[in-house]
Amino acid sequence: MNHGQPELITRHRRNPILTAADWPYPVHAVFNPAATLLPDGTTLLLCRVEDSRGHSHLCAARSANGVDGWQIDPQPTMPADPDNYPEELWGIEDPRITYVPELAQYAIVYTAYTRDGPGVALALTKDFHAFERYGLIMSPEDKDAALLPRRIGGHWALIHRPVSAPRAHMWISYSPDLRHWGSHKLILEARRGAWWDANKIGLSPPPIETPQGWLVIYHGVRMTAAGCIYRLGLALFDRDQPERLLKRGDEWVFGPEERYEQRGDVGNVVFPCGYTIGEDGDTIRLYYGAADTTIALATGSISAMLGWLEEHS
Ligand code: BMA
Repeated sequence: MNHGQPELITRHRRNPILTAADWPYPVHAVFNPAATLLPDGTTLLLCRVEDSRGHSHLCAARSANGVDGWQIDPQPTMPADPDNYPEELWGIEDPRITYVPELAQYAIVYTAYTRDGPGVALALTKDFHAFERYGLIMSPEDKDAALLPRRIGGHWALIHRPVSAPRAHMWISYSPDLRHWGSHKLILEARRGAWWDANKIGLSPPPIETPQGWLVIYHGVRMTAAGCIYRLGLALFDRDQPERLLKRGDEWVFGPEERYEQRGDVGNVVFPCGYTIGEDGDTIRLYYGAADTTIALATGSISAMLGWLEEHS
């Protein structure tokens, strides 16, 4: 448990809320979904779906209440397209959705599994039926990326996680046109040694804009003799200069505890790529992959997370 402190993030009692058995076509596993609320209040999850070759594509699931009654597209919503986009050779994974008011479109930033490892790709959509691909925007090895919903000082901003083996930190890059990226800056470093977030970290869902700054939920990968443990921590970045770290929690706030999180294709993984925010502007529903096998839901409060950071950084 979380060191006897009040729980910041609470699991839904009906977890896992989506599994491969729910899919209308044969799939091996469903996990790491992006999430957004459509204008009519429908929750849309863009799920990573792994087939029995081990390749992933994206498939939309829609629900009126965000918990059950999911309508799943009868075919892959966004299949990999390696004929036109060779970087998608081994599939597409781990999407993050950002609604961009200036474009009146959703930006989907996802991992393209290239022959040289994972890179970051971008597509825009108005409706989750047609997708305009921008191709690879960060070369391999890079992943765990999301676009900020608005320009910062006139430029688009992307948080991402390039690998400089054996360590991997979070960076931000800027672009005038979503195609050409530069002004790369390190924003959050993986710690060293025994820390839960030593050596390898990455953005989880897209940053959450609050009056206090950008609230970032990130994952830390603890490497142990028995394998890796993926847990979540919190950080806060300046609203106008998102490369400026304001606060970082020392302890993780969520980690694998339930059987569906500890056991699966890759045990001991909780991996959210999306959330929705309730009408109160404070309740956050985190949708996460559990053990690279199923999709689960947990709920929290943005103000409680900010309060926790105030006390724990
Ligand atoms: C990471 C991610 C996820 C996955 C996790 C655990 O590298 O990119 O795709 O959930 O590994 O296997």
